[in-house]
Amino acid sequence: MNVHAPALAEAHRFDGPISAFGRDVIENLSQAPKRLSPKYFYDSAGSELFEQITLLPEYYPTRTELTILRDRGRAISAIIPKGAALVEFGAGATTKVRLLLDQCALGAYVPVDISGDFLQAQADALRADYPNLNVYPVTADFTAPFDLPEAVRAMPKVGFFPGSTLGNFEPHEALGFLRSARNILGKDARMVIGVDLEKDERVLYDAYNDSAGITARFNLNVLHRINRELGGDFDVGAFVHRAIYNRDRHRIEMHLISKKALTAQVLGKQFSFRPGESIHTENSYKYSIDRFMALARSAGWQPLESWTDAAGMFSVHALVASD
Ligand code: AVJ
Repeated sequence: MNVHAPALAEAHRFDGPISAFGRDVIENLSQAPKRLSPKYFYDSAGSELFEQITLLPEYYPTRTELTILRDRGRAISAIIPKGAALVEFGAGATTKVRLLLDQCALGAYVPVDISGDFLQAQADALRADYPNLNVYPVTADFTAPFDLPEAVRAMPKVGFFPGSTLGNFEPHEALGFLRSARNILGKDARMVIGVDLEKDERVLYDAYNDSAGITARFNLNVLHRINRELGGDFDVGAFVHRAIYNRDRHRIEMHLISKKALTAQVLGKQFSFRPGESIHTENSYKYSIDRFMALARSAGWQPLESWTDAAGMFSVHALVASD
């Protein structure tokens, strides 16, 4: 029990507007079943844990996508017009974009991410390594409309959305995101997007239940973040990580399960948990090539080309905005 909670909650209750994070947490934990948005995993501790996940033997998506971007880099770069502005949605570490930067004559790179500090640090590192590249970082929630920097308005636009982050969206949200990206990028825009594919459930299960327990720490970190930033008093040790594959919905589901009956307060609001009760923290949808292409078409994009690794674990698609 966090002895300071009452004072913190009291202190927090009225000192100005509650953050979007605070509002969303209160709203989502007030729902049945309880849930939290996966976008709140990515404070600096969470972004670091995710970087560790990408290096895990069980977590195949990142290295498989990197293999495709390396092996098919020339073909992928060929769809990117000379002097284009590459707009990366949810730009975490810049490992992947560097593979394109080495093969394209870009006019500018526009990384967009919610964790401003991490973004700025990555942008500075890029400027150091690519002195002729114009880098315009945009701190924004890419799931909502945002403005592109004035400097790139006249350039051809290419969206870049790697890592299968699309998988976090519910099907209707994925459609909404692809439509919104089409509007932000404009007419004749192109998009390069990474999409994780359906596969053997054991492989999927292991990728989200790694033996080192990093994914568990990544999942639990959102409760630590609530305690850190919202004066919460979650007994984090009383929760366990669970990731399962929901075959009917084609998705990995991540949950935090309370081991016992307990209460937790956030910004002065009390939440009670039954033994075994879940907080649903993430969905990671897995697609077939056909199902993804159908989604892209219904969002106003025309599939140009798609590439997979030899084992068909992951896919990268090139799309063009249909008139
Ligand atoms: C960044 C959303 C693509 O769903 O695979 C990794 C996040 N969650 N391990 C994914 C994640 C658990 C990842 N995405």
